[in-house]
Amino acid sequence: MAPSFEEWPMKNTLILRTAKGEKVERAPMWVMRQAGRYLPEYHEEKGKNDFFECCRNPEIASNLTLQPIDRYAGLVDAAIIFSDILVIPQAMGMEVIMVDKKGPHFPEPLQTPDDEQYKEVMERKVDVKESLDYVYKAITLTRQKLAGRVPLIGFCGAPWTLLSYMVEGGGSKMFIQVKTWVYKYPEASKALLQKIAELCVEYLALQVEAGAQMIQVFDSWAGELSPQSFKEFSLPYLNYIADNLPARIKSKGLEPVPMTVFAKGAWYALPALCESNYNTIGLDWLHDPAEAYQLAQSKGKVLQGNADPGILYGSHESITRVVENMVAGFGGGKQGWIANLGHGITPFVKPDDLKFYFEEIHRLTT
Ligand code: 1CP
Repeated sequence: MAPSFEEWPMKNTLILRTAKGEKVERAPMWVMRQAGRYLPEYHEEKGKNDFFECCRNPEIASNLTLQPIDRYAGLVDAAIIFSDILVIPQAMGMEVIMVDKKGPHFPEPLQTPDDEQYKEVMERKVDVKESLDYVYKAITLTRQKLAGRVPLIGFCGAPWTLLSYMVEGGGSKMFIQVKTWVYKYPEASKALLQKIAELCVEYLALQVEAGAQMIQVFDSWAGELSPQSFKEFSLPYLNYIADNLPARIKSKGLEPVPMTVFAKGAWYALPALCESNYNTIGLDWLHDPAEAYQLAQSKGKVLQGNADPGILYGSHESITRVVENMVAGFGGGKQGWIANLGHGITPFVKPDDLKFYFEEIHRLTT
């Protein structure tokens, strides 16, 4: 049985209405990685716990999700569940550890399609319901704790970005392994990309069933691909998710939710993404707001973004200038734009400087 949230009617639906293309009273806002290392309360709650232990503990994960909602009450218009994109590779049987101050590490990344490990990964029947049950529990608990304050966003990593981690073994600068895979073993790569895409559909549908009210697909490494290769190794799998998720959600007797795609670095893909079934397209800071907005409006798409997170290290005057440019470019902020950063907020940003960013968006779009 899907949990019911009728007890807690939504008090703030700004982001949901915006994602549907409606005219709104001001631009909704949130930032990627809003629950994270720049917040002192994050370090306090996380304590000495391992990162993935926090993800697996619904009490801790929901508390971390709520931290920015409490701190920026009245300013932030959505929560995003505290988790990680790498829980899918974990569900596929791969070990992933989070190394403090370094990031994710796979002790045994995939080597070649001839290895046993690839065959095992391809043949294993992955049960995302069972293995990621802790995510759904965290989502349901977070919805209860939010009690209608703001909508909750669920997410997953895009197939191309997850394949990159699974073969690189972690973050990468040159992407040697994943380039070897797609250019040397394109068919084996595509088989795995398709398998990941199918798992993403199931995983996102289960998040919606648990209480996620919007979803976002993070293709953080899209910009490592050329326009030609993006069309071959990323776009079909992003589209597979957007083409199949709504029906999967409906088959559970639920209403489809707004879907966002964020293909970082793939500025050339905006026209193609405007033709996709995603409602909202996340932009990084390589886009000029006015140019992107003109295209998106003509295609009935909503945009999300897109200030360089680095501006939060700068002066308030420069933050204001960037917000003014965004507000003007994104049509004034009352339709077709969800304010965010162009990527996740980075460590060492002062929480009050993010507050100022939010306040400026609020001031300039109201
Ligand atoms: O507040 C939120 O946004 C929710 C939580 C969230 C999300 C949406 C986390 C928590 N991770 C993610 C997604 C995620 N994870 C992405 C896509 C978004 C993006 O591009 O930023 C990626 C690429 C990852 C992988 C990952 N996990 C990295 C990147 C490493 C690299 O390769 O450069 C890192 C550092 C993590 C750890 C992580 N995930 C989340 C947090 C708060 C942290 C930091 C953990 C810590 O040090 O305490």
